[in-house]
Amino acid sequence: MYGKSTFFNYIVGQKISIVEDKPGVTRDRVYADAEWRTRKFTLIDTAGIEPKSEDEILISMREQVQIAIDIADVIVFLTDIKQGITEADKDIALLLKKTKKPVVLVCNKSDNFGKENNDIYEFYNLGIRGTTCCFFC
Ligand SMILES: Nc1nc2c(ncn2[C@@H]2O[C@H](COP(=O)(O)OP(=O)(O)OP(=O)(O)O)[C@@H](O)[C@H]2O)c(=O)[nH]1
Ligand SMILES: [Mg+2]
Repeated sequence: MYGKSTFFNYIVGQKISIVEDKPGVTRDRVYADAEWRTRKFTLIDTAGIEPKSEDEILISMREQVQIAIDIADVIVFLTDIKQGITEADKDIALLLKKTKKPVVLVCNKSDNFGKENNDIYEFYNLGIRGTTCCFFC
């Protein structure tokens, strides 16, 4: 629950995807046409992934995400500065780099910056070139 659906709804300009303060809310892919600075594109909201989990539901969520990865031209990888880099983030960064597609790393919830002991610069260690900070609360 890094704020993927919140980001999706913000870009699309409508409350299409369900946002809740608990993990595992988005399970399928949610599509919407969007426009940003005169550019039209389709945005896909996905579940979060736990690359190493053997749990059946998490495996099927991962398969849904893989479909989105396969058809995407650009991947937006959301992380959470409140939480810091997780083991899953490191695994996902490796997985996304293997796709050879452009990846934009978003360090989300940056409204928390300075409030706690969060180190935003650690996210550069994920080795994604397009790194940006933002918040969508
Ligand atoms: N402080 C803060 N909270 C945020 C921000 N973006 C989202 N949230 C909150 O984070 C929680 C989870 O947001 P979602 O958009 O549902 O997260 P998600 O990544 O889609 O979660 P899953 O679908 O469960 O994987 C909600 O309570 C949001 O209001 C942000 O930029 N800052
Ligand atoms: Mg979601």
